[in-house]
Amino acid sequence: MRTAEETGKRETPARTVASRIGGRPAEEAPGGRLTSANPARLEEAVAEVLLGDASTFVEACRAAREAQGEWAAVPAPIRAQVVKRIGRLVEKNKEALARLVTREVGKPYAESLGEVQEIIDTCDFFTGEGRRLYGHTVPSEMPDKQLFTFRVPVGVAAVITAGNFPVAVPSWYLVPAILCGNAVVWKPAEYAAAAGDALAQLFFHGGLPEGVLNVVQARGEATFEGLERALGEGLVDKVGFTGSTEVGSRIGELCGRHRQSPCLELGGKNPLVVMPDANLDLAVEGALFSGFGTAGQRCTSLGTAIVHESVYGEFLSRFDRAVREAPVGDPMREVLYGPMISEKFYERFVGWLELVQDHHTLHGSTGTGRITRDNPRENFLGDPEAGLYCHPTIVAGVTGEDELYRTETFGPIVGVAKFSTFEEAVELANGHGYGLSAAIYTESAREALRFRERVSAGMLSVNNSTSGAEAHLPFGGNGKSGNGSRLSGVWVLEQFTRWQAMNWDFSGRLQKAQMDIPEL
Ligand code: UN1
Repeated sequence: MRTAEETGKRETPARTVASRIGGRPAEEAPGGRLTSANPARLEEAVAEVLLGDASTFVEACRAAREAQGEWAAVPAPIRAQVVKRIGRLVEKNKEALARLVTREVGKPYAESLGEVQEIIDTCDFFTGEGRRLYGHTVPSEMPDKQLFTFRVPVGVAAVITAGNFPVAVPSWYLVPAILCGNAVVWKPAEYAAAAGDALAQLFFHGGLPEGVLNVVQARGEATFEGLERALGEGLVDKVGFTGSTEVGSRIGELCGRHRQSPCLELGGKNPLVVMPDANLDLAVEGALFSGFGTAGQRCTSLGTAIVHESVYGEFLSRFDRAVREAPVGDPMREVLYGPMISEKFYERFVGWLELVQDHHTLHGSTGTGRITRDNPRENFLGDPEAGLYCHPTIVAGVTGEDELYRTETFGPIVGVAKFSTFEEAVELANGHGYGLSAAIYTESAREALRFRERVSAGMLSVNNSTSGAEAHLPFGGNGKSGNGSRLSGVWVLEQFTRWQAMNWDFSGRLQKAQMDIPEL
């Protein structure tokens, strides 16, 4: 291991990160400690994390419950001023926050800048929404009576997020939740604790009252136990979760027992259909970005390219060439992707290779598995052994029978399948049971619209990749990808407000609905 003097660089000391209940960092670590490392330089600690336990989670929910009433009493346009200040602060700290995201989760710096921009866009959108939390006036079936609807906050929202988008995806929950007058308990991913803490601090510096946002740094199981207890004690009114289908299903069951419908944003096996008339260069570019960007560790990553038989060979060879030529490596340089975020994802990737390599031809790189000095990649920037870097892998000849077709990988591995009829393409695009994102490349508006009608994904791209959500468009999936809930834009308001109906009778009589209807 090289020391700071040998490399000539000063090491940035690891910060200590802890849960924040009522704004104050916890001093104890009842759930133990962990080191959040830089995945591109495993020897470098980004943060020492003091972990909370199930009781920490419950305590955070109590603090949120206590703070919520007062926050809800602040007029929405004034709450929006806090959101506006948070957005401006994030903008001011854009580069620093993006650098921290890259250091902690290893995504290329350009992507981290984009991720931080997404928070700013979200704040901008909801600043306006604070002046637009509209209700309705509704005609009554009786005279001298008027009906109204109001949006009211849900109460306390518990939000649990993944580390692949450690700041943007949390902001999709946190910003609308607080704008709508809720208090939040947020549990970031353990391996993205420092980025989560930095974001929370910007919320507090923006003027968010302590207790309206509480951050719990904890492991998954402790969080689950804490959530179970908090739901049992009636301390949580809404759960938001972004993560795996497996954990999301457990959370859904738990919430169901408490008559709650959570907001679940789960995995994907996102297809990209290449029609015979597709612009192949564009399709290859889209497949490269969504298949291998963030090392395939996005819920919107491309799972299987579904290619018409007439262009299959040509697509595969151009895709193979593009992937071979793409630079991989140090995420502070201009690369397609950097290291795997964590060892867990790396091991899962290796497991996939074992499963497919005997039955399929692999393309995309000179080697397979981990990139090392002995198993090198030509277009690699930096020191391959400093982090867990993987060879990009294209698996040709995938069919609907393959495990790789059916299950999310969360790694740099993309299947390519062949189809002959449009019906087959639709069947392959839907048959895995996920329904997050899908793409079709075609010059025909008719085919694109027919595909739109038949695809089960919540989000569809025509002539663009499967990734790339915008902050004001509904984000979410169906089937194994979620429970139909949507984040972003006005659609997320359905998650963080409930409709309250009011009738106002000024007739001076008791007018009974359905019974005192005037006759014509
Ligand atoms: C996720 O991986 O959880 O559209 C979300 C995209 C990103 C969001 C991905 N902006 O790919």
